[in-house]
Amino acid sequence: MPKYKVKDLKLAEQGKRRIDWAESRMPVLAALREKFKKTKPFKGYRIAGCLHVTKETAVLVRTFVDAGAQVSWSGCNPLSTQDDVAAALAKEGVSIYAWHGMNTKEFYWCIERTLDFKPQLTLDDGADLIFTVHNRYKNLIPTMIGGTEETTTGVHRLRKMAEQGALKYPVYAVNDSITKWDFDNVYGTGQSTIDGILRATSVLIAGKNFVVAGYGHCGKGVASRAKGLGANTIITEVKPTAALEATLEGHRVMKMDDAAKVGDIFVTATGVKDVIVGRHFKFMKDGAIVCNTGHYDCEINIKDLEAIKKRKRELRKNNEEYTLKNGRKIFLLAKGRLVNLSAAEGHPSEVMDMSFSNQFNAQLKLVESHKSGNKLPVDVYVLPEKMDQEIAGLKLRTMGLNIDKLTKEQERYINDFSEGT
Ligand code: ARJ
Repeated sequence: MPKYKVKDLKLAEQGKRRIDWAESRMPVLAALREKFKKTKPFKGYRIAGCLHVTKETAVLVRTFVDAGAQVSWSGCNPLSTQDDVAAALAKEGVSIYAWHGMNTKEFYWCIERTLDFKPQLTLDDGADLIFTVHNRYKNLIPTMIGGTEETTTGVHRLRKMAEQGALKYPVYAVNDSITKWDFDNVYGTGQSTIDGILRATSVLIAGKNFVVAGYGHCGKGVASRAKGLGANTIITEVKPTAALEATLEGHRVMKMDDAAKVGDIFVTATGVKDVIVGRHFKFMKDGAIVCNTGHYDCEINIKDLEAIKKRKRELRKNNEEYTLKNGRKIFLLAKGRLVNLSAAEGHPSEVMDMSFSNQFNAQLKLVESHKSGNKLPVDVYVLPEKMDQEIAGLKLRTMGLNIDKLTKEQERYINDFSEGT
């Protein structure tokens, strides 16, 4: 049995059932698995992954294993690991290092263990693994074929690295595929963030002033779902076009300084640090609920909150009551870590089906380029749109939906610039 470190192997049976449930909702990934289990294109290739250990991720891992890969895995957030899933993967023979509630030192220890088997491919969510390779495991770079990155924040980091010449091997920005960010980031984050808030609080959303910081793909999804549940939605932004879009979508737009005074529930979805800081906490109403759904826990400045608290206690799981020196109470969910994966189970399987099919395809492209001997120049790549359309087409078919096809005449028409009035 390969090496692993998980919380409790006895949870494996429960984890297996949970993974089997996710698998039954992920038909696109199942089709890829069926297609590649005979040809085993990943035979002889080693992938290190650093991505939330959830039931959906486990289905992705099973797909890689069936396609011939050797896999070593760690979680990409100290609070998102589902311990039963980690146990099930260990039992299935995956080298996995992940448990819920680890500290930062343990987090990096786990990443390093996944590098022990000298991977040729990395798979990231947030870029901590690839960053570790670039910083402290440079010896692995010469034999590295490439990497893939799941999320907006990670892609942002990698593009900055590429701009500054610091990136040393090619990566695919899986996040930037249409079938990832127009679905996972919008509908996935929309539903799972509300799910996390409800599991941690069970409050009524209807009638609440619901503040979403950031109107990117994720913020858009959260605001639209909160509105659908009857909340009065408020958006804070720094980008004029995004703020304008939010206004025309029917949300109120204001500065965080003003939103802080009226909000009942706050969700940060910006990818930027210090979105809610000390003075905002002081402005907030008694009973305000504050949480984050961005990748890192820097959006809410918890140090500031700690500095003005009189006392705190955990009222429910993932729900801490801070009593401030001004007497008001503020409720912080999941310690400011992504509430959807810490307090709930992350995005629904149906959405991750597409995100992870892109992950699989991107890793496959890297392996194919290696086999063909055409070394990809170091850069940040996006998968071709043709692959998006294939994934979306397959998804539609598995949903029992049919769409039209352009006729020959229509194709001729859209390719003919001379035809007008
Ligand atoms: C694994 C998940 C899940 C889930 O694709 C999403 C993304 O971009 C992330 C930022 O860290 C989280 C990731 N994600 C959301 N839900 N990964 N399993 N169920």
